[in-house]
Amino acid sequence: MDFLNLPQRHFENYGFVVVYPEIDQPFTDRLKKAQDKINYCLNYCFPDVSHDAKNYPKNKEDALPWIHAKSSIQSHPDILGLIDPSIMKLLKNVLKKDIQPIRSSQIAVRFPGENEENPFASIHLDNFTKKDRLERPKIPGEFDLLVGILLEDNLEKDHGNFTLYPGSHHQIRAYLTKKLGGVVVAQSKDAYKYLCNNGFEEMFEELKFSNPYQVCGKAGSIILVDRMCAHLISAQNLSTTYARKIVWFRIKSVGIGYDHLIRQTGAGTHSLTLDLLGKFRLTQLIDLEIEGRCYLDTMDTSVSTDLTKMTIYAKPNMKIHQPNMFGSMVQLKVTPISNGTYFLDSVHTCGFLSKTAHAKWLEELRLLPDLTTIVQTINQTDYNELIKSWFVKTNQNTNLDPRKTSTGKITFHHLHSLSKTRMMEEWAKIFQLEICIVRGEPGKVTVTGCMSSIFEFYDHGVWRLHWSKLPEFVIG
Ligand SMILES: O=C(O)CCC(=O)C(=O)O
Ligand SMILES: [Fe+2]
Repeated sequence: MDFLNLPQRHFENYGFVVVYPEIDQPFTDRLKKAQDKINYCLNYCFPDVSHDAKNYPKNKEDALPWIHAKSSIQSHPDILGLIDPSIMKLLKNVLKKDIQPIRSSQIAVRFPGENEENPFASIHLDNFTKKDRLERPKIPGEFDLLVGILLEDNLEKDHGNFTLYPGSHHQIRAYLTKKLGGVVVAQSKDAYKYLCNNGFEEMFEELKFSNPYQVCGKAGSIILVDRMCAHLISAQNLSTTYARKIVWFRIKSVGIGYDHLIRQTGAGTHSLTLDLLGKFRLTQLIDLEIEGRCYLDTMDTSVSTDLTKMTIYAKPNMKIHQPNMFGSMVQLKVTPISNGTYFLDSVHTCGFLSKTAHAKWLEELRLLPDLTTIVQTINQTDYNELIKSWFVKTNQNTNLDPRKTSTGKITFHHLHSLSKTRMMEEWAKIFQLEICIVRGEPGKVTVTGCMSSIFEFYDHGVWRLHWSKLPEFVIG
C-alpha cells in the first residue's frame, strides 16, 4: 500500500482525514482476521446477530457481555495486526516522529438504534470526559493521534458514523492559548492541567461548534483524527440491521510530551476568526475538499496578517488547455461575512494571465451563486474556450493598411519561460504570422505578416499574459 498522496493539508486544516487505501491482499487478509475475531466475539455475546438483527443489544445493560468480551481481544495480535508496516509509515509521516509500539486498541461497535436520543450530547475530547476525570483511578495516558480503521463499509450517514467537528482543533487550541495567558505565556503542560481539572464543558459552551461531519468510508478506510478535534461517540444509527465497527488506536510518539495540546501557530491565536472560517467553509466546501477539488488555507496566517480573509486553492482543469495559462492552482481570496455569504475579493493564478484578464475573470466568477459553484467551475472549465471568450477585436488604427505586410517587435523586460514562448508560437500560427523569439533579459519577439494580425497578436497574445507592465511594441 502506498499512502504518499495523503492530503496532509486536509488533516491540518480540518483536524482529520480519511485515507482510502488501495486494499491489497495482505491488508485484506489482516482485515479478515480482525473481522473474524470481532464477529466471533459478537456472535458469542449475541447469538446469531448476523442472521437475526433483533438479537442486537437494546440498551447498555444488554451490551455488558460485549463490553467484557471485547476487552479480552483488544490487544490480540489479530486486531493489532491491522496496523501493518505501511500504515505505521503513514502515521510516522503524519506525526513526523517515531511511534511507540502499539499495545492495545479500542473496538467500537455502534449497534442498531444506538445513540438515537441525542448524539450531540456525547461531544468530547478523549481522556477529558467526566468519566475519565472523576471515575477512573487516573486519567488515561496522553496520545498524539487517534487512528481508526473501519472494519466494514460505512457508506451511509446516520449509520453510527464516527462524527467530528472539523476545524474544532484550531478553535480549541486557540481557546486554551488565550485562557492560559496568550501566545507568549501559554504552555501545553498547563493546557493538560487545565483540561484535567476542568474538562471541556466550559470551553465547549463558549466555542459553539457547528456542522458536525459524519465520516463515511469503506472497509479498510483509515480515519486519522487530530487529538484536539472535538467529536461525538457516534452519529445515531437509524439502521435496524447494521452495526458499525471501527477499531481505534491511540498513537503515541516516542518521547511524547504535551506539545500537541496547544501548538502555537499564528492561526491558533485568533479563535473568533477561525470560528467564523470554520463554520463558513463547512457550509460551502467540505465535500469538494474531501474529493480533492480544492483546499482551504487558513493556516498561513503567518504570511497574511489579514485574518478576516481565507484562501481557497481550486484545481483548474489541466487536461483541456495547452499551454497552461492557469498554473496548477487557482487562488481565491474570500471574505466570509456570515454562514454562507461571502465576498470574492480576488482570483489569481500562477499561470500567465495578465491583470486585465484576471479582472475579467473575477467579474465572471462573482456572478456565480456560491463558492461551491465557483470551485466546480474552476475544476471544469475548458480554458481554451474561456480565453477565447475574452478575445475582443482590437481598436485597429484605421490609418494603417491591414493588408500590408509589416513587422512587429515586442521587447519584454525578460522572457525565459519555454511554455510562454511556445504559447506565442501557437498564437502566431493562428494569426498566420511568422515569429522569431529570442529569450533572455530582455526577451525579443518579432512577428511578421498582416498588420491587423500583428495588432491582434499583440492584443490577444500579449496583454493576456502575466506581465504587469505591457512590453514595448514597435511596428514598422
Ligand atoms: O465509537 C466510536 O467510533 C468512537 C467513540 C469515541 O469517540 C471514544 O471512544 O472516544
Ligand atoms: Fe473519543
